[in-house]
Amino acid sequence: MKLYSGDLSPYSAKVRMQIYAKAISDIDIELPPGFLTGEFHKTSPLARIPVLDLGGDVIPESEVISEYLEELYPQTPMLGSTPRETAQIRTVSRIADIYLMNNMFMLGGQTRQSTRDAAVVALLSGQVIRGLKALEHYIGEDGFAVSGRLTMADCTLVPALFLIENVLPTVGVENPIPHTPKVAAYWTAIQQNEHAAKVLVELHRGLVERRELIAKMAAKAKAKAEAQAQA
Ligand SMILES: N[C@@H](CCC(=O)N[C@@H](CS)C(=O)NCC(=O)O)C(=O)O
Repeated sequence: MKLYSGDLSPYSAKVRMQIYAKAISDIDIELPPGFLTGEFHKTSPLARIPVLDLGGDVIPESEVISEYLEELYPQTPMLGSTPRETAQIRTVSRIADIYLMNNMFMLGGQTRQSTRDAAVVALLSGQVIRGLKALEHYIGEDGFAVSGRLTMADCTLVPALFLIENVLPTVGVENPIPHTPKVAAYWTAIQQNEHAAKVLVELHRGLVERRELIAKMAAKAKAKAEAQAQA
């Protein structure tokens, strides 16, 4: 099996963290073929990562992949031992996915100041802050999101909180995590977990690469504009 993934993709990081925590060794983690050229839709019609490739038969959507892996590799369970416990884990994972990660992902398009739409930033960041406030109600106070052990909720929350801390300030919004004390304490604690730490290294590496690429493109555009002005 292959997981098509990228360092900076938070949805991919969520699945990678599950793979690391379960010590699954027969999934190769690779970059998606044709992602940059727009050809990836030939592999997966949604053309988004992560995608799990079972040898030509592909599964898209991080949540669906995670549930599939949970069934396939029941060792180190990352859902609950009762239906109610599983519902609690899925609630936190869903808040992290839909209310945090989704809005943060769309905010990623607002980093350039010259084209930034203040109304879009206010709308999306408002939803993120609303999600964080709701999490204050659900989040565990023992270093894990739910159940006192690593679960799917942590796998979704870690990349979501990484994005909030690192991307929100780049669109002109103060990092709101310190204003939700239980989430803030959780965030400090979970970063010590070995599987969380591993995906955080990958996410940081992806962010550095993305920023270097943007700086390179800006320098190229500036040089071109200067050359045109002199011509
Ligand atoms: N709901 C999807 C979201 C996946 C997604 O948006 N992935 C991003 C990378 S983090 C992507 O592939 N973006 C490419 C695009 O938007 O064309 C999931 O949970 O897997």
